Amino acid sequence: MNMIYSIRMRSAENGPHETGGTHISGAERLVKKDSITSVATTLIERALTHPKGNPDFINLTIDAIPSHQVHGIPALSITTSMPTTLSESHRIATNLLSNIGIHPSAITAAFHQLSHNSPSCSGAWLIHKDTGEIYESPVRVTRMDVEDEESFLTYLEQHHVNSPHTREALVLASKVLACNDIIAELCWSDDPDYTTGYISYDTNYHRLTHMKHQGSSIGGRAFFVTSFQHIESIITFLSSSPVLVYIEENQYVP
Ligand code: WAQ
Ligand code: MG
Repeated sequence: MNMIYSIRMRSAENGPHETGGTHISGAERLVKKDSITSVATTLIERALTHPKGNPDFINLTIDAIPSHQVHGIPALSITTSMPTTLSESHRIATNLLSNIGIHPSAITAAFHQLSHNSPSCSGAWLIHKDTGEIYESPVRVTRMDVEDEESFLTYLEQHHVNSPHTREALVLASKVLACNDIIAELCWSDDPDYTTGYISYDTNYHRLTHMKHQGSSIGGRAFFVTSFQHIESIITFLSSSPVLVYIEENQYVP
């Protein structure tokens, strides 16, 4: 059978995440067999040279998935706003979330949760869009990658956002919104030097330059869900359904 390989890395300092270690970095790739060794090396190097710290725990997991289980999904459209202050960024983000029908209590819950996120948290919080209720445990999204490296990079370059942060976040955000029960995401990085975050909704990936203060290592992700009724299938989709993200012809800048 034709196989594709999921490679996942997560690293932490002061012990594993499970025992309260501080999350340093994580990454997910989905590659052909002949790329496993080089991608694994790249991910380990990345863990060892991350600006957040020196991991004493690195977990690398590789597993084979039959290619026929992999689904292609289109990339979201990129927009960038460049507010100069954190409060202006949060105001724009709040408006975007509110415009698509997310209750103010859910928006407040998301900002509060991310601003106080635990340094050991390597997953996303699921928040009910009408009540602001937060599901008990965070979910890590895995098993995703770009379908074609070259066209993805061309797309990012056309939008002047060719950075590893955007590449990975756009893949993750595109997969997350492919889940029927999720209508939006709020995210900013835990990397102290990276203040740009985003809101994604419908087919949009809307970047905002000042989602947190420079130097802060608190970041996180919140996914707004329409109901907790199908929580098991939401979690299964996010954590184990393999997805490759492609660029549609009409998404390129003419
Ligand atoms: N699944 C769920 N949550 C995750 C995952 C994942 N695979 N990876 C990270 N998180 C959570 C976790 O709490 C991290 O602390 C937090 O998100 C931030 O992760 O310029 O770099 O990898 O286009 O630091 C946005 C890019 C960058 C905006 C986001 O996130 C742009 C970023 P980081
Ligand atoms: Mg990070």
